[in-house]
Amino acid sequence: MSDSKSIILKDETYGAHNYHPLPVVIAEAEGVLVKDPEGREYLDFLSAYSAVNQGHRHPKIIQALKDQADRVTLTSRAFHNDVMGDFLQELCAYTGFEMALPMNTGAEAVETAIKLARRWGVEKRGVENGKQHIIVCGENFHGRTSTIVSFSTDPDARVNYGPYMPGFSIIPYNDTAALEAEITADTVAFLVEPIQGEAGVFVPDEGYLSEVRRICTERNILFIADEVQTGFCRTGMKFAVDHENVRPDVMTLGKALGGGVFPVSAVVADKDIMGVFTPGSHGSTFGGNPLAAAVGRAALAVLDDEELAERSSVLGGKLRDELRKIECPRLELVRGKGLLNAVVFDEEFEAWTACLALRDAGLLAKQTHGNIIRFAPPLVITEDELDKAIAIIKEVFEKIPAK
Ligand code: IF1
Repeated sequence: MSDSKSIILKDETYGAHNYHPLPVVIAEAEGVLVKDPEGREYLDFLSAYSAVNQGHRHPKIIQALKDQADRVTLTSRAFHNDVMGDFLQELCAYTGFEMALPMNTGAEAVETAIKLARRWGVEKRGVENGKQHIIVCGENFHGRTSTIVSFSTDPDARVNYGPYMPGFSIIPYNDTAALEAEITADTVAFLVEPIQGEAGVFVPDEGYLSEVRRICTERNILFIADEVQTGFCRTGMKFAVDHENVRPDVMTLGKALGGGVFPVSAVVADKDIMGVFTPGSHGSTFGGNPLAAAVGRAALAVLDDEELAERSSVLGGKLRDELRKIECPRLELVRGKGLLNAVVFDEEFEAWTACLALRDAGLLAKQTHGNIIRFAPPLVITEDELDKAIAIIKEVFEKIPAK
């Protein structure tokens, strides 16, 4: 087995430099704990950007993967398989929607939702094809395909990737007056994260989602909630929209739907909307494959069996309370919902250095934008592990000198 240094060198030599990872190598993982090749242990406070809500290598999910691997793994959708139907039935029951379209990555789910809204606009609302208009928010993150980065406001994510996909306009997040003003006769949907993850865990005002729901109903445009990162108990309820008891028209799902072991994503909606997809109108080689379906079923079961929404809510509240007690002159704000949290330092602060210090103290986290660090551990974290993490963060942050 190689050592961390040689592994990092190999990654840098042969891998495209589309990431700048923290200099740490993970060789083993279980639950909240990860281990590097030298045997050093760390608490994982990123959870692969909320794709590991059930903890690393959850035994039930791994067993489902192994059992299915011994039966059949890939059939394509040219034929039926004996797992997808059960998975989609359980996903519909879990989300409260009538139908689901299985894909693989979050970006594919978002692309599916965009195509769904565009086609619905023409066939159900009479919008002229080519005029369909979708509204999104500034500071959004919905994936990295050419269409999705066309409406990104992050220069790094979109520079020199033109020509950009038309048909989108950008309004400020958390501003329903801007939404109302932006809607035209050709608007078919509003695509929004119920909590903006990459923007630094930006939680909108209480009532924002309810007002979005009212406006979209009144103007007959699809309310698409992107729950790829906030879904599956991450924010203390099944979905972030549940905090306001709001039901979108479409939800995009991913990350933790794959239980941290396999790419599984989906779009859910009711029949009158999902019905615009007809045979041959959309698809994917791996979408709905038996391995993904078996893992997806186990991933959903663990959420309920282990009451992860409740854990996320209670432990997330404790984490924020404790973070707010830390004496650190550069730390300005602690925000989040459930176990999706972020600490915001002053603008000039280099969060990267703090992440290096956290790593050396045994906790892995990553900054989003220069001065914000996201803290999002697996939802299976125990109170003891949380207390240990809080002690590490306190010890590191209290050493940060004033400006
Ligand atoms: C990276 C963060 C970024 C997402 C929402 C769709 C997708 C994502 C709300 C696409 C993916 C990941 C992508 C990953 C880092 C992470 C991320 F917000 F979670 F922190 F980038 F902004 N909708 N988010 O958050 O899902 O295609 O990746 O499965 O690209 O670096 P995907």
